Amino acid sequence: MEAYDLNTPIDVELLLARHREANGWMQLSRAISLVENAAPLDVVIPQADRRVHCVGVTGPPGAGKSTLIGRLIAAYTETGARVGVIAIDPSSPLTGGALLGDRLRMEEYLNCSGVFVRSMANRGSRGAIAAATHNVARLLEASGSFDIIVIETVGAGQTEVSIAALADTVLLVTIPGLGDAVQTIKAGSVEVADVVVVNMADRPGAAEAARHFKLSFGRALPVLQTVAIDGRGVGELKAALDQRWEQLSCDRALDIRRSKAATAEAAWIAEEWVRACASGFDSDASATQRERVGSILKEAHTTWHD
Ligand SMILES: Nc1nc2c(ncn2[C@@H]2O[C@H](COP(=O)(O)OP(=O)(O)OP(=O)(O)O)[C@@H](O)[C@H]2O)c(=O)[nH]1
Ligand SMILES: [Mg+2]
Repeated sequence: MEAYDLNTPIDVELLLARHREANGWMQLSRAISLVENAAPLDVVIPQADRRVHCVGVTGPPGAGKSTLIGRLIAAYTETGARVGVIAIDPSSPLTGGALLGDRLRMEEYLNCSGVFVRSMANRGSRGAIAAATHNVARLLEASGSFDIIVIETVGAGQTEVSIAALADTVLLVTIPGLGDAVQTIKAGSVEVADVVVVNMADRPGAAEAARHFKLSFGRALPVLQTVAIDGRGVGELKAALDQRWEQLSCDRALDIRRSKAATAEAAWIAEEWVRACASGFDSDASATQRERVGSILKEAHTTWHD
């Protein structure tokens, strides 16, 4: 196996060309590793010939996200669609239990052609995770090997905010008995949701939870019920996702969404940069706040290389 030098710029076009020539996922996997480990802002992913729906799946731990993604993989591959999945590991070490769990549940689909599942460690700052995941998602799109891309992430803390910047559609997976929808609204995932699923609808309270969600939104939002373990409601979910993609694909809706998302991501990176500059800053006790802000911004600007 040839060695790559991470200090030399990555030729993504070349990596993708190798992937297209090769039969199977190995070259794509290697390309992802390189992109994932490189400084995210130094990586330039070529424009895809055809844009692919990128669905971000978020929700509380154990809500059934992986099981549901497994069902969606089956539903999409049945129609001949090729599916790429990125699972963002919530617990950092790559061999973590959560990840292994994800792998096992998705395992049965891994051998079919047209399905590619890849996990990424959730390390670094929010901006860094978002930027690296963004690059990998765009790489999958540019590879031309997929018709849909799914990113699974646990909606805890900051990650679920990032998912809105990564995905064209945010699918919020929740379950009955979480108290009520307010809990999830407080958790912050609801503002970014484009489609909501109340999974584990085989448990009591699913219809009520779905009603709560419908009422809680000030906007029209599909709220569906699924039972991921037996596949109930998955056909409807697929239809809702496809309808959403159709809507995004007409006019400039997708361009606008992606451009806003990229701007949000850039803002986090800029914020992190400014914070890093500020942490090494030693200002005069008599300085005014205006002077401090000005100095920090000046420092951030002079140390930033375009
Ligand atoms: N009763 C019931 N159990 C389900 C359903 N969907 C998933 N489960 C079970 O719930 C457990 C958690 O499912 P996962 O798919 O791993 O959930 P997850 O959201 O991916 O979990 P994390 O990735 O750890 O956050 C598993 O034991 C599933 O078999 C459902 O619709 N009904
Ligand atoms: Mg999971």
